[in-house]
Amino acid sequence: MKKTIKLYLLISLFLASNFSFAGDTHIVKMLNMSDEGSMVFEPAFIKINAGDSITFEMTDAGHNAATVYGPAGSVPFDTKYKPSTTIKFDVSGLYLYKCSPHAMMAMAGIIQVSDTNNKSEMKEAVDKFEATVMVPNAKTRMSDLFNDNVK
Ligand SMILES: [Cu+2]
Repeated sequence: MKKTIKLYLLISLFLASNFSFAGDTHIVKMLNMSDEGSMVFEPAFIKINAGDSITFEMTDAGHNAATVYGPAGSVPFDTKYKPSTTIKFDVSGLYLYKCSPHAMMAMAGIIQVSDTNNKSEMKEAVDKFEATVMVPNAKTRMSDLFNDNVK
C-alpha cells in the first residue's frame, strides 16, 4: 500500500513539473489600427518567461512578424502572412521583430524573454531600425517602447 502511494506521489510530481515546463502561450495581434496608431502589434511590448510561446495572430490581413534582432543562440522567425503562428522562445533576452511591408511605418515589437542580458545590443538594434522609419509621427515609436518598458 505504501509503495502505491509513493508511486502515485512520484507520478503526480512528474506531471506537475512537466506541466510548468510546457510554458504559457501569449497572444500578439497584428492590426491595421489601434489606440496606439496605425499598423501595430498589440501588445507591442510583451514580457514572457523562457519556455513560453507567443501566437502571432494576423487579425487584419497582410502582416507578418519577422525577427530583426535576437539574443545570441536564438533562432530567427518569420510568420510569413499565415493567419496564426505560434513560436516558442527558449533563449532569454530581448528580441526586436517587424512586419516586413510596414517596417517603414514602425510596425514592430519588442519581446522580453525572462531577462535583459542583451540590453545594450538591443538598444543599438532599435536605433538602427528606427533610422529606417519614414513616417514622422511613428518615428520614435520603438525607442519610446524600449525606454518605457525595458528596465
Ligand atoms: Cu504590417
